[in-house]
Order: sequence, then C-alpha cells, then structure tokens
Amino acid sequence: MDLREGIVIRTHGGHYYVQSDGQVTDCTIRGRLKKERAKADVVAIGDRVYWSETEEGFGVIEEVQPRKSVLARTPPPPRAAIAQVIVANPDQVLIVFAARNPPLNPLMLDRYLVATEGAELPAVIVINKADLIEDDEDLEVPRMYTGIGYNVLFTSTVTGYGIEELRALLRDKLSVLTGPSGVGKSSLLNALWPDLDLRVGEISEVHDRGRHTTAVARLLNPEENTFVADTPGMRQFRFWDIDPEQLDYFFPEMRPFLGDCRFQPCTHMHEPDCAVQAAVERGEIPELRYESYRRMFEYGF
Ligand SMILES: Nc1nc2c(ncn2[C@@H]2O[C@H](COP(=O)(O)OP(=O)(O)OP(=O)(O)O)[C@@H](O)[C@H]2O)c(=O)[nH]1
Ligand SMILES: [Mg+2]
Ligand SMILES: [Zn+2]
Repeated sequence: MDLREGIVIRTHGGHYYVQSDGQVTDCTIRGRLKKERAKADVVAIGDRVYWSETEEGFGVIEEVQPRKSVLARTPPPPRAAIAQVIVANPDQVLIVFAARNPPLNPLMLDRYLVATEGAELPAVIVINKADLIEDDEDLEVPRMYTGIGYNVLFTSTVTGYGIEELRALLRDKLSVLTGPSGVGKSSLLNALWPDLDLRVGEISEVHDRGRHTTAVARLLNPEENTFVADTPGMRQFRFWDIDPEQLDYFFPEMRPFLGDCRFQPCTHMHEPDCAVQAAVERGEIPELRYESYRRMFEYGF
C-alpha cells in the first residue's frame, strides 16, 4: 500500500479533504478509525494523516498522527461529554476584536482568553480597526491586557497598519483566528493574502447577536507551511469543561497570588484573607478582570 502524508483542511459530512503537495483529495476514513469516534472526533481539521489513493482524486485515511495540541469543546450538560474537536494541532490562537464598531467588550474578550488558556495555547490579542481609534480612552482596555503580559497587536485593514507584523506572527504556524462577528477577521486575511478573496460582511445591527458571515471552520493554506483556521467565533468557541475550581489559574495575573489565600482551595468570591481580592484592592489585578472572573465563576461561559 502506498501511504502518503497530508493535512486535513476541511471536513464535511463524512468527507475529509486532505492536502498533500498542494493537491486536495476527497477522503473517507477506515472503519477501525470510526470505532474510536465514540471517545472523540478522530479526524478534524489540522490533523496530520496518512492516506492512500482509492481512485483518481479519492482516498482513504489509514492513520492519524498523534495530536500535539487540540482546541475542543464538550457539549453542555446533560449531553454526553464527547469532545468536539474544532482544530487539531494549533500552535496559537489569535483573538481578534475591534477597537470600535463593534465596541471592545473586555468581558467577552476574557471568555476567549480563558478558553485559550484552558487549551494551554498561546494567545495573541489582535485589536483591529485601529483606524477608528479616537482618543486615549480607546487604548485603556488594550493597555490593561498588555499590562497583564498578553501580546497585543493593533491592525487596520483600511490603513494597512500592523498587517506585516501579523503576517510575521502567522508564518510557518497553524493558527486559529477567532473573535466576534464583524471585527474584521476575514478582512484581515484578505489584506494579508488578497488571493483568498474571502467573503466580508457588512456590519449590521444584529452583529452582536453572533450572526456570522463566515460559517464553517476550515484551514486556509495561503503560504507553504502557514495554516490559518478562520473560525466563526464564539458560538463554536464556547467551552463547557472548564472546572470552576481551575478558573483562577486561567487568569495569568492571578497565579502569583493563588498560594497565599487563607483557604485552600479558595473561590476568591467571599472568603476572608483572600490574596486575590487583596491584590484587586491594591490594583495589582485589574478590577475588570476580577469582575470577569466572578461572572464566569457564577454563570459559567
Ligand atoms: N474601519 C475599519 N473597518 C474594517 C476593518 N476591517 C474590517 N472592517 C469592516 O468590518 C466589517 C466586518 O468585516 P469581516 O471581515 O466580515 O468580519 P469577520 O470578523 O470576518 O466577521 P464574521 O465572518 O461574521 O465572523 C466589514 O464591513 C469590513 O469592511 C478595519 O481595519 N477598519
Ligand atoms: Mg468572516
Ligand atoms: Zn482567594
């Protein structure tokens, strides 16, 4: 049997589109792989696979290489906890928000950040529509994240600002591009690689309800060795399997204080002598972030 190596760039109803040497083959998967599906998605976009040709243009996936990372979600309870793999083998998550229009909502951004921390993946915050920045107030929230230690990149598809930095960040990696609808994810990809010619939506009143122009997650391969998953955002990027007791750890600026609370474990909600609450009062943990923590702790995602 002649096995070839490839990467899954799109899946659709039992079809797995595998790219090897610049060519895409419509593949099915071997029965024994299907049996393992009871546990998790056996094949997802980003998976590195071995496949063999069955007829011209068609093939079958024989083997899936072990994943080095995964971005997954489990369905909300009470459904069975079968992880749905959004992307296999991502190197990083780029979380795109707009400086304005729609307004930068830190409570929403924190959900994406916590989900990324939960997946143990590096996060990059991209603040697009930098051309709409008017005053210092527009920079307050981005500065808060820089202060925490996150990598924050400003971009504009209108002026071209930050586009080359973004290209350098994406090069030779498999990145997940996520963020709310209307922030300009597809526009950024078009600015980087005009040949992609992705559909860009006009911003409408319903944008904040999560109506997305980009519907399915797929892997783009605009340059050799560079892969980008343009995901439809929050509805897919919603995580149910984060244990409230672990939530504090996913706020990196809280980590230095976690050992110093009088009660262990501490929810940092109402306990006396809580080192996290004390750090918030001293201004060492931003109040907005603590507010995010409280909301996620109480209401989940
Ligand atoms: N002012 C300004 N507008 C932008 C910029 N980038 C994108 N837009 C506009 O923002 C709107 C939404 O852009 P899209 O690229 O479709 O947004 P998206 O994030 O892909 O949205 P979904 O596919 O729905 O998730 C469009 O009207 C774009 O023209 C920018 O840098 N500055
Ligand atoms: Mg889009
Ligand atoms: Zn505490």
